[in-house]
Amino acid sequence: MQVYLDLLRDVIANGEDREDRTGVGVRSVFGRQIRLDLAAGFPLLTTKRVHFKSVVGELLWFLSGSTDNNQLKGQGIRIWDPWAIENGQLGPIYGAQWRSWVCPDGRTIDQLAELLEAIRTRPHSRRLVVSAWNVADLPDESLSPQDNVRQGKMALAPCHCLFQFYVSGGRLYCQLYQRSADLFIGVPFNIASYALLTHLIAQQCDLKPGEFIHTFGDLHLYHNHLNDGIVYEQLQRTPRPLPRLVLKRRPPSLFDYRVEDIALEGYDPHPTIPAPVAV
Ligand code: THF
Repeated sequence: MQVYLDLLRDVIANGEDREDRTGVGVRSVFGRQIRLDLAAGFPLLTTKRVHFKSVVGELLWFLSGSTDNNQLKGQGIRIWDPWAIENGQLGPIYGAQWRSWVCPDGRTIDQLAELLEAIRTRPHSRRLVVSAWNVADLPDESLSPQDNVRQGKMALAPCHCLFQFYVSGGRLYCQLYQRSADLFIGVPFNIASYALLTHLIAQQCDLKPGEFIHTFGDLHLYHNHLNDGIVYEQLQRTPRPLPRLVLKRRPPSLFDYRVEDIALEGYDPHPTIPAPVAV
């Protein structure tokens, strides 16, 4: 995960300081890419502890098609709290777009079910793509997340908005396009989440995990994370060996995984670094 520390240095050295939607302010660069070989270990950051249980809970929640924050809160996961309305709804975010994209005629499309079918039957297809970027459901940038949800829109425009798979030599490759990336808080979560998704889909399709390629649009460090000194603290830490992911069971489908099926071995990170999230 040296590549992660290199990204931190890149944004610090080359970023432009500017205002953003949240009002916190960021240092930002545009257009970067990292490649992580999933055979080299599970890419969970070791230079600070990342709460893997939240990563697993959030991904299984997306896969279930839910956009109800109460289901996450019930598992003690509070990462979506700032964007939800009183009853827990978040509007048609990831779970809705992945599992039930609504067509003009009212039909819904399960992009993930279709993806698995395509990987199994047409592994060389160039359309192994899932998109959360449903233009009709995007929020109005001048309204609060909550006001957008009340109007039937997404609480937040998808940050990790499109991903594509590729099959070669019995391995499953995944590339994500992330239009907006909070490098200190979000990116370690996002890397772990898509690496896990690639492992799960590979297991379901009798493939080995290949590489995860992470492509960034606006890649930024929030000014409060820079001013707190926590970014520099992390840069002083030496990366440790990566953990290994263990899938304890092969459920009948991608939609039947449970938290207990997914475990990490050998995760020995530096201590956690608490940081506020910009809303
Ligand atoms: N908005 C911003 N500003 N940053 C993000 O990373 C982000 N997301 C999702 C949507 N909007 C975002 C929300 N995901 C945490 C982690 C992921 C989040 C939001 C918050 C967080 O606070 N992480 C803490 C610990 C959390 C825990 O204990 O579970 C951390 O220190 O990493 C990214 O897609």
